[in-house]
Amino acid sequence: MAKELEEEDPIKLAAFQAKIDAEIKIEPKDWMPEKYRIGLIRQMSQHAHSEVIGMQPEGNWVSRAPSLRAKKILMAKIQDEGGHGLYLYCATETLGTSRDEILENLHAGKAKYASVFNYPAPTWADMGAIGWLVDGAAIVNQVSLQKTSYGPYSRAMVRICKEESFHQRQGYEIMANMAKGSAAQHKMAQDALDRWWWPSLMMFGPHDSESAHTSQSMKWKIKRETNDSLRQQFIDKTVPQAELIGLKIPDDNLKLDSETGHYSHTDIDWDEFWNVIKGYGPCNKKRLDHHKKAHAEGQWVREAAIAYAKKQELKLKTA
Ligand code: BYC
Repeated sequence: MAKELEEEDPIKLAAFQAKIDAEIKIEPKDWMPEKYRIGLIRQMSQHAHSEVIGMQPEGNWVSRAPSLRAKKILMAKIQDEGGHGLYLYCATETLGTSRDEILENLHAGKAKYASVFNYPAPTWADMGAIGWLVDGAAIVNQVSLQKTSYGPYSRAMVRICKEESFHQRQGYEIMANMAKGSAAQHKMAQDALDRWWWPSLMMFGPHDSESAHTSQSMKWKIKRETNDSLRQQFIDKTVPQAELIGLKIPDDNLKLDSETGHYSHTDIDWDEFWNVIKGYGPCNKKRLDHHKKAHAEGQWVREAAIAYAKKQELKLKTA
């Protein structure tokens, strides 16, 4: 259990908060409250799991991409997601946890991953919608996380953001091409937008008033913006993108307020959100089972890598 904040040394706690307020990054060996460490492990490991589980819906389409160009781009994108997972797992390990423990928590259902990856991707247009909307939503969130207070997380985010903008464009290109293609292709693109719009908005998490972690995470600058504020930024930038390619966002209540510059919209179906994060979404079981299977099948690779590293170490010692 994480130490209660009242149990932490008040002098150390005040110095820690002063560092945060002065925008000084917290580094692995610096003193930090136990709740900060545990909170970061939770968010960062969940972020890493999202990257890795998020490879599954797209991986399903590599063998059926409509051209060699599309296949190469999709493969590069999926490879990037795997890399993002690795940067984030490494950054999480700097907080004194191990890769094994992080993965055990995922497999035991103790650690979450982004709810959006529990939806199916039945058509090629879904590859467009994932890149455009899911990566688009992820960028809005991750740009703000570049300024998170924990050094290794912040630096991982800077690197990840550079790659995410290519991902978003890859998806938007697919959607734009399908939207201006045949009537059947246009319909397929619209159908994918209809299915991915709401899950993408859910990616930002519950309303601020319902968010368990936002208040403390904002104080410690783990999070730099709230769930609702990031969601609004995403909506405001995505609605005109849909209009530009002739697609309709599936929300009849979308309305631009000329004074605030923000779109008002229908509220999310929060029952659906909580249901998915509790494990009852359309693909939760499939995604987790696949991860467990791949992990078990990779055991020999991990053992071989460790044996090779030990051999190299021995060679260096005896040289
Ligand atoms: N899905 O207090 P709250 C990508 C949970 S992948 C599932 O607001 P917080 C990509 C939350 O964990 C990029 N669970 O939480 C990859 C908490 O439960 P616990 C993914 C969610 O942490 C491949 C509870 O609800 N990006 O780009 O302050 C292909 C209460 O929530 C979700 C990140 O992971 C959700 N959507 O705020 C394509 C960003 N939302 O943990 C693309 C990093 C909430 O107490 N994470 N929950 O059991 C964050 O920024 C924050 O963790 C969140 C939630 C905004 C997601």
